[in-house]
Amino acid sequence: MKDDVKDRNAPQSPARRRLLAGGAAAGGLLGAGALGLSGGLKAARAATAPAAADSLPPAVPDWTRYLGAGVDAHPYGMPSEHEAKVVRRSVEWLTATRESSVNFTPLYALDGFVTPNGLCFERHHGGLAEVDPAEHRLMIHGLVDRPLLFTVEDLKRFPQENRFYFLECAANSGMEWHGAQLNGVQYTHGMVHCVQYTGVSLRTLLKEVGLKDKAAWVLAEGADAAAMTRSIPLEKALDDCLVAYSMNGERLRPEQGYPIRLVVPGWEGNTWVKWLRRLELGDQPWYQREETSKYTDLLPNGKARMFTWVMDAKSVITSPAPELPMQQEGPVVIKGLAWSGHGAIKRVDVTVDGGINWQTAQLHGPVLPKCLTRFTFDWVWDGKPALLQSRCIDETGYVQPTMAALQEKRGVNSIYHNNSIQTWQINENGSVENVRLG
Ligand SMILES: Nc1nc2c(c(=O)[nH]1)N[C@H]1C(S)=C(S)[C@@H](COP(=O)(O)O)O[C@H]1N2
Ligand SMILES: [Mo]
Repeated sequence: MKDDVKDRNAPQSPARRRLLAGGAAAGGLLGAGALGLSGGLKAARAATAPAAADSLPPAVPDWTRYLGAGVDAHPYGMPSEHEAKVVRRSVEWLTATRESSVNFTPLYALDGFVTPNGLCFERHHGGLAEVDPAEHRLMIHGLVDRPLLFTVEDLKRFPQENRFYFLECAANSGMEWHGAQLNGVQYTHGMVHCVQYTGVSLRTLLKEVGLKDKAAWVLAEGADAAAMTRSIPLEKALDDCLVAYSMNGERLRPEQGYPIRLVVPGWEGNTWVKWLRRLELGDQPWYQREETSKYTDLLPNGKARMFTWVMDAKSVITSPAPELPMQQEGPVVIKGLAWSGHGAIKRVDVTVDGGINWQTAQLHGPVLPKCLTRFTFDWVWDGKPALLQSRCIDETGYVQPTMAALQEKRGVNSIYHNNSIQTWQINENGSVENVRLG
């Protein structure tokens, strides 16, 4: 049979191909055997689906028999049509309008820690602004020595920074405060993305305009219909913020703020103003103008948490997940993501028994500060029900809390900043469910 596989040019009668496919079904397949997996499932599929079997070894599939499309068939390449389900998705009942709404990154389908540009979740308060870069300026004014207007081309002439950061909306996992709500990791955790930004350091631009002594706050304003504004303390602006014009090597996508957006590493997404058109230096914040709520968290004692800018350490298992039920017993790679607005992820632990036993997962570098970190844990599923969780620790020593611990501090009136441990229940039939454990 091996020789038949090699001899691609040998003419095959349909009868001979059927015979070989049958042989494969009976004998198990090379690839599955090499992995130490039972070949039973794949072989059964080959036997019951003759159309697919026509393409399986030792047959020569159609796509090998004919020339493919030439170059330029797809001037801007797209994923395979077989991956068409992997898209951003929204939950229609979640928001009253489509313009002030959100969709979610399909975390279950991704590998590594970089989010492809076309799959980065979108959060708009006034719809997607379609900005013509030739007609766009960044104005920096207020308590500065030289108010200036910058074109996008001007910005590209400043020394360039290239850095990976995650962006998480403060409302990510917000539906889960009261109990398990949304059945999919795309919906429970998909308001996060992570790309490499290219741009100019905000510090460099502020040096260019010169800061007056009293300058203590920066108001950032977007050019969208929401004219989204956020006040950022000068200390953060001078630390690691960027005015970015590229993501993952190409210009920002319109959804992500083309032609320029503010990058505020580790801080909640609403401070990352898109379609950035104005930075005003002042001696105090402009909260009265920030109409789209102040992103506060109402505590049990009636007081509210404010200035909760930094996103605390959080992790989630992205596979298995409700979207990716278990296929068969035996080896399975548990995959997930961890991140912290306070720095780098130090360790991720995984449990398969609801937190009785924890084991250390493998981190896949580079492990960068304020960036998603991919982890995996190699597991052998015995076909019995299981409770999967991940728990991360960041470089400050902070440990991701359980929901019970978080509620003790914050109560149940919060929408924002839910960084608690997520549980996936694996049922005997292989389905995976969002459940609340304590
Ligand atoms: N101009 C402008 N900037 C904005 C917003 C907006 O509606 N308008 N939404 C903010 C919020 S709440 C989040 S979570 C992030 C989302 O960024 P993304 O759409 O690139 O995922 O953008 C922020 N910047
Ligand atoms: Mo957000």
